[in-house]
Amino acid sequence: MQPHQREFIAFAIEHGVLRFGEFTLKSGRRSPYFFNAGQFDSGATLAGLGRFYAAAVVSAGVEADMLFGPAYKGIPLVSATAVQLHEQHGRDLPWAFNRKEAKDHGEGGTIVGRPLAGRVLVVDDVITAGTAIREAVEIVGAAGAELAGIVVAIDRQERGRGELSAIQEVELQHGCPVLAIVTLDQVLEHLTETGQHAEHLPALQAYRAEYGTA
Ligand code: OMP
Repeated sequence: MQPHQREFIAFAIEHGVLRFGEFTLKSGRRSPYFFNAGQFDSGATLAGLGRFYAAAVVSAGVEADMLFGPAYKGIPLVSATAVQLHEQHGRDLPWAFNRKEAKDHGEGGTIVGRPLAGRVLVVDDVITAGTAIREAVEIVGAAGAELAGIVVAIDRQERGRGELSAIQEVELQHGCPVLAIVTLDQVLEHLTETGQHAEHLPALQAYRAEYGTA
């Protein structure tokens, strides 16, 4: 695990973004943890989050011409990532997000920001079963742009429709990388090493065994 990954887990726990307990996911699964990116709800925490996304993008060496954040949760994530790619790494990439409802007046359309073109890196929060991200991928394809990859905050390492993880399915189907700042295994490693929230480890391990990929 790289130092920025350890820092990210500590940062997410400190700000109540990564929580342990009982949660019902969009897929209907009952999960002993939840990652709520919407909880990075101050200027300082959003700036911090953007730095971690930017570090993940740069350390993976993905070649992209622009960034796209799917509505709604991807919108602050893509803007914070664009700012930090510029501030921390000197990379000034165009960025865009979509509206959920098409606008029929003014400038019209559903894309706000730079029109989607070239190699597009999608910035999103979490991929569990892969439903939300498929919509984002369709938007990129419909614009005639190429998918350069996807970056999310956490890889929950859960099975998608078959035995592969939803992330592995997306990688295979679209032939592009899906990056995550951290994986569930790294979260478990961090909790084991620090003893933080150790009471939740058995439930987390049981969940990993039931829904996780090998
Ligand atoms: P899938 O569409 O099943 O991949 O679920 C992804 C979406 O679930 C994310 O975009 C979130 O809205 C939500 N989610 C979280 O935000 N954090 C989690 O830890 C888990 C989920 C989830 O419901 O699976």
